[in-house]
Amino acid sequence: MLNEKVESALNHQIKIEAQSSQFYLAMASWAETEGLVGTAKFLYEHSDEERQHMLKLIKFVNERGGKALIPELEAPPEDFESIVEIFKTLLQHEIKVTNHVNEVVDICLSEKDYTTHNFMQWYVAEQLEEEATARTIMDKLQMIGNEKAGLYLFDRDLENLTPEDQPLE
Ligand code: OFO
Repeated sequence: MLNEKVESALNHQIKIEAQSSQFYLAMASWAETEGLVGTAKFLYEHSDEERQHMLKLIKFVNERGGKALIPELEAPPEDFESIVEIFKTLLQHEIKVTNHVNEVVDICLSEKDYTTHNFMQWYVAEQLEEEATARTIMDKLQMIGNEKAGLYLFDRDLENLTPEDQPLE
């Protein structure tokens, strides 16, 4: 049976993952309307992944005798300034998510819930990977600057990258 504090922390994390999925979906849709095919594909996939992260939590909470809560979500932004703004925002968002994951891990330890602690290690590893990918993408974009040809190639590279892959070379 799930302890109340752990259950509430997991339900909060369900909301964070759902919100992330929604946020990246808004980014993907914006990129698509801007003709940024590769960026849109990468972000649609990222959004799908975040939904999977949410589902994994929902199932875990219910399987352990808790009650997963399906949250109301805030509307994400409709417009973004540029690809650079998108990935800068994405990196900042992932850093926040990592902090939330760490809070859940802390609560598991203080409540001596080692099963949930073990389950959460998957999220710890995932965050590490996602932050690394976002940082590598940002480094690339900083090198390219506003150069159109570079941004075109960058967008094409992203088309062949899934959020699960190793960051771009
Ligand atoms: Fe859910 O992996 Fe990032 O946010």
